[in-house]
Amino acid sequence: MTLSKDQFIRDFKDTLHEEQLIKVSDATPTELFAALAKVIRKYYTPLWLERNRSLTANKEKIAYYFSIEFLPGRMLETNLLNLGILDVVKEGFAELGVDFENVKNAEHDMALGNGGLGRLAAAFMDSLATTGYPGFGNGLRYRYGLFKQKIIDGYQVELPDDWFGSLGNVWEIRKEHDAVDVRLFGDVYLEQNQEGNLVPTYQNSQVLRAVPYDVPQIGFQNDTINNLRLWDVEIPEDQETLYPSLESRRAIQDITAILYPDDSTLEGKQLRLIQEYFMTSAGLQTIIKHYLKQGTPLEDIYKKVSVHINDTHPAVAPAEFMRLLVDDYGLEWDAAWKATVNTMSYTNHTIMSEALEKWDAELFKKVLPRVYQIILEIDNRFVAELGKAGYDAHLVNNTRIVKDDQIHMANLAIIGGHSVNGVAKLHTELLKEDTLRSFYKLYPEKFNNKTNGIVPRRWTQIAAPELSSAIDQFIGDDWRSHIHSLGGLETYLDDQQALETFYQVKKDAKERLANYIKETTGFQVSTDAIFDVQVKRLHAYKRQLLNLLHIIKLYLDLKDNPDKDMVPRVFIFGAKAAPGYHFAKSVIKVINELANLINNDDSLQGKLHLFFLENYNVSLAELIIPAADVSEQISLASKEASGTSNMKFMMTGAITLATLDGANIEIKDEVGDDNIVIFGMDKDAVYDHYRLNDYHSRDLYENDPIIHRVIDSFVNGTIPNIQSEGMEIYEALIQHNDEYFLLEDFHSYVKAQEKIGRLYRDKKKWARISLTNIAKSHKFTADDTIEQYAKEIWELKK
Ligand code: 26Q
Repeated sequence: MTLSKDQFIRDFKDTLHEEQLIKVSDATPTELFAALAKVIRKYYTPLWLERNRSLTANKEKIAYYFSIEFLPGRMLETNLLNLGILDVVKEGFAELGVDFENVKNAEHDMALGNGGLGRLAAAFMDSLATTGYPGFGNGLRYRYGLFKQKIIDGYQVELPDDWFGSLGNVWEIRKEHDAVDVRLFGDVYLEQNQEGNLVPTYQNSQVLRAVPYDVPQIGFQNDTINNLRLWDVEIPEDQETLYPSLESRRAIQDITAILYPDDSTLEGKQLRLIQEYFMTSAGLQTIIKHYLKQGTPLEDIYKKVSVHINDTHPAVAPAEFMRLLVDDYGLEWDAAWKATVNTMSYTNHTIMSEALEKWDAELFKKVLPRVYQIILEIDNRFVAELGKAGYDAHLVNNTRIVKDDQIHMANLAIIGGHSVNGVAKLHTELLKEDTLRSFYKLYPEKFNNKTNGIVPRRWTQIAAPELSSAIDQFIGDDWRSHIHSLGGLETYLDDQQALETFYQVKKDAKERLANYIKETTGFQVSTDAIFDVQVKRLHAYKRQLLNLLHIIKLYLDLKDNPDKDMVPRVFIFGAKAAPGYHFAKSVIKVINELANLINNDDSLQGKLHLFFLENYNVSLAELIIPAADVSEQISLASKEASGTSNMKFMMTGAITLATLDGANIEIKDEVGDDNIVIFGMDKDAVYDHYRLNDYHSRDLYENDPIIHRVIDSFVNGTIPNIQSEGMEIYEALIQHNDEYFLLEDFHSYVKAQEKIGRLYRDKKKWARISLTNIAKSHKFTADDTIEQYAKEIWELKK
């Protein structure tokens, strides 16, 4: 859209004066933010209305992305950038004497996600709007987002994330008229109706109202706005008397109260099942209603609708869709099944089979009695069909949905859909040959890869403004709207001036982070040091502990030899641990205690610093990632499905220190061996160990003095205040045979780190590698990933 600075200033002042009765000079950042958001809403509302009108009028096919998590972070700056008015607003604010940064920081992160999976869903929303495809999100409107992390005495403490604050969500619109009912619990009987069909009758069930709130997803400077629809729960008016006490009402509100902060272990909780069903049923009901307005037959719905199942959390979708089509709309089973399979598609985000969701059949039957019957029917027909086709019992048992009194949600998603994809090449290969091998035999045509991507605009133009200006200076600003133009930077790989400019840009970002570290921890660090960063959820397979083993080694080396010649290093961690994940929390404690020890030891002469920055979230990522020299992507090969921060680091010029895992492999393929530092076992070596059962961490510990010394420091008092945590780690590594092969990869990691040190000393070389990474990073734009989903899975038109 076009907007002049003067017009903006008038609109902004009017809103602030007339609607909020405040003068600019008196307003707090929160009040300024509220006024700005109102102004922006007025600007985009006509576009949003027009988009909804034209999609309906043209009867276009729409993809619905069902996800229990969406993690957009802050929306203000993206919305302004995408509307094309960011600069005008900044100039207007400058004239009004308002600090844009302060206003921006007044917005709470929208953190309705745990990590990679939720952030990917948010990225896809942005890219769907940006590429112009009709793609809508469907999720839950949690009252509290992912917990806020405080570090107290080195321990993680979780506080509620009250993201509504005093303003609520300024971007959402309540759509009362689209509310639907969702039924839970009770008994169900099948009775014949007049036409002789069996229809269910319900007794004693609970009926809840699902009310949608739509959040606009604004495309990048293309006047396209899609919806992210988030459902909230309410008590239907005619049922109010059933909930006389505050307590009984609160029990209902609990359904959308919190996002489960658990990406490690399966929470076998009824509430989680209700959450999953609630958003899935509500979403599917409105989709069918909307479709029927077109006046085309329901059995053809798949021609106008795609439903994407993001991980197994909404995987009840095929069964619920069948229930709606057959019970509520009277379709024949076979026609309904064809429509269902053609509508549904599923993405898997983890190869660890223990992480695939399973529900206790008893619980499922209690909460969703009719859906349970339908699942049994789907399962029976599936088993019968395989039997008829002559498949062996082993394969049937590996793929059926209901077995051992458990409902296997991934199996339902695969059988009930036409597409299964992994999120990076290696991950998809492993799904085919390992985790989902039996399904691959059965349905090879359903399997495909879609390597993850990131929103380039957020990680450059928003998070790295200095970098963005520097890019403009050399290749012009076309890359801002056509990210593949970034490849033009390759022309400058041997241009001394360009290398120096980009080196300086990185230093400026490091300076900003150094200031933040100073403010939050009190320690001053030098921007001449290597900023070595590992930020991601805390999980054993991601091996933050391997990083720590190396830091301990450096510390011990420096204590032995304080004059050791080394490039100063600043190690930075950011990570939330699932509240119930004891081991992960112990690692956080140890990092913090080691940080205390190291940062306060003057004998280290400033050569080593270590920080754990609390409450890692999208906004903190925007500060940290552009300031990184080294991107730590050190998961045990085969375990990290893709990773996406690896792509963000690359795009802002960090050098990747990585195992051959997930998308790291594809990053290596882009930049070449000389522009990435790879170490450790590859997935074949890891699988060999599994097959031969020949790994013995204790042997390494006992025969390798360096490893021995590093490990002992967890239990011999070297690091203070970690008695139980140190012992826990020691036991995991030695008694329990080091599940993630840290000790096996240790020396290779240390060598890789030494290589990083050598490279960094050669400033020119480092700058060249860094620029190569930036230049090649456009490969990982989520816009292209979405193009592939849209063409190959959803069959959408623009
Ligand atoms: C399950 C049951 C109960 C409660 C919570 C959960 C739960 C919550 C979150 C299970 C899994 C998750 C999140 C998984 C996740 O973030 N996976 C990551 O997905 C990214 C996007 O594809 C990949 O890049 C990462 O490699 C993968 O780890």
